Amino acid sequence: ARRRVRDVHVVGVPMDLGASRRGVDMGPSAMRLAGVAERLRALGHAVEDHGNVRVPDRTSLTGSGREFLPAIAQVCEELAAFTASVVRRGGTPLILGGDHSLGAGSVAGVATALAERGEALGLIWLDAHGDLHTPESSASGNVHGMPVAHLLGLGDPRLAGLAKPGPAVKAEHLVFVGLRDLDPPEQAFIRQAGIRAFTMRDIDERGLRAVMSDALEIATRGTGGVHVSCDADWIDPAEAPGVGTPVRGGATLREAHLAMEILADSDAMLGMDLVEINPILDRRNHTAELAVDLLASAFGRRII
Ligand code: B3U
Ligand code: MN
Ligand code: MN
Repeated sequence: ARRRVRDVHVVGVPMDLGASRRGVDMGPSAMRLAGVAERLRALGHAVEDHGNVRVPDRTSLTGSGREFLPAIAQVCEELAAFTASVVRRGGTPLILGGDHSLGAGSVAGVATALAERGEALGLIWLDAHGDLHTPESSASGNVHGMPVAHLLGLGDPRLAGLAKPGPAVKAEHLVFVGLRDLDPPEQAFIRQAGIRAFTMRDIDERGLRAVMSDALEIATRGTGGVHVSCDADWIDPAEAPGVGTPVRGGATLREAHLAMEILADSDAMLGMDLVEINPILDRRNHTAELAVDLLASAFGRRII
């Protein structure tokens, strides 16, 4: 497939309010230092870096966990306005995180812009985790474990109500890839709501290409395109140690690249999040450099 030249609009979300471990607020800087805009420009894309969304510093707030939800919702509202305006103009939003709670905003904005043209949004969620909690079901209270539930219209209306008209995504257009760490309420929800999910076992047994083809089929059927929300922890910590919540047994480097290459070939991607890079746990910015390599693959890098 030939590579489509895109107008890529980059924005950083230096936020770690959704996580208990500090540090993913430095992810946008780490990916910029790894040369994200330059790499995508070298592929022929027009790239504009809009800087960062305003995020309150954690030390200026009181509380923890779910008490940060109102502040996170404000960040997500601004982010949703950004992604909606980019998609309306025919551009591709690329969100550098930041903890994954930002997905409640980035995806809501893309969904809003698509809804204006009468189209539904497909969502591919690459993650070790399901991020399917509501504030009530979550044991940790961490909002980065909640964005998908809110995109489906559940949970707190300040997060769930960001897509106009909501919900941002229907369960039938959502698919997970890379799961290996779910809490019991998330397992129950996946079964009861019939959510499509490919675990690491599926990747092991069937191979990444088959899984990714199915994921694309699910997210493109009946939709106007796909948002890809990539939590760096879907990759194995041996390759990507600098992530918010490392979980053993993730995708290999080659599987991660192939997934991105398959997404690029599909030409179905409307926007992308690359989140949960934690420079505090990294070695010499290795994980951010890997993230930028993967973005190059997702945006059509060719070897020959
Ligand atoms: N499900 C757990 C763990 C978790 C979810 N997302 C991340 N960690 N990054 C929770 O706290 O909700
Ligand atoms: Mn996540
Ligand atoms: Mn995760």
